[in-house]
Amino acid sequence: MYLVIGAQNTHRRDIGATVRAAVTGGVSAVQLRDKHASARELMVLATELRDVLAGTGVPLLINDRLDIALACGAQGVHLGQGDLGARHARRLAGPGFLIGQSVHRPEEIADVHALPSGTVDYLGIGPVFPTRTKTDAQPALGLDTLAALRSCTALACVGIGGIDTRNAPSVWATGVDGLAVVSAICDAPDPGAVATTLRRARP
Ligand code: TZP
Ligand code: MG
Repeated sequence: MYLVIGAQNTHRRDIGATVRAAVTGGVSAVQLRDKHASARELMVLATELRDVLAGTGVPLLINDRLDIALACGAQGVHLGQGDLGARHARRLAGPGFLIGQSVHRPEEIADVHALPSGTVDYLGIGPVFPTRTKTDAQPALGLDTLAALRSCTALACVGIGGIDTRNAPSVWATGVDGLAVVSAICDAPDPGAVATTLRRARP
């Protein structure tokens, strides 16, 4: 279970408290994704989340920004198609650092396969369903396309976009290795309980 979170997603609840509750409920990876924060603001948030997650074994990844990820001691970075290429990120970060790559099409998965093995650790695939969280999201892929993309690769795959407790079983059924969510957990009165429900929906 992968929580993606930024300051704009928490509805004035403390971001650290939301992450702590989600981890207690079974979230096993956290991505800081804040499209509005300046580099300095991101660094403050990243440092806070790094401290919240210290000792939990749950890795912190930073969306888009390898520089912030390295500077704050995060465990990884998540790269979109317009971000720094994964090959450069791996060269800068070295081995043992987690690199995620967003993909939406078989050609983008082929691009990842063309890289030296171990360059990318996992693929993020989405939006699976329509989402209001990412304003520039591509059209929803749907479950069949998610399953088809998943079957193109042996890399770990995480579905994202519009996933909630109702549709989570159908997303797990595509064979993905993880579910990534923003609003299902961030909007919930009890983020930990939702994390547990999403995780237990795995067949
Ligand atoms: N990438 C594709 S959809 C999405 C991202 C970052 C947002 C997912 O948010 P939600 O609230 O879980 O639909
Ligand atoms: Mg990006």
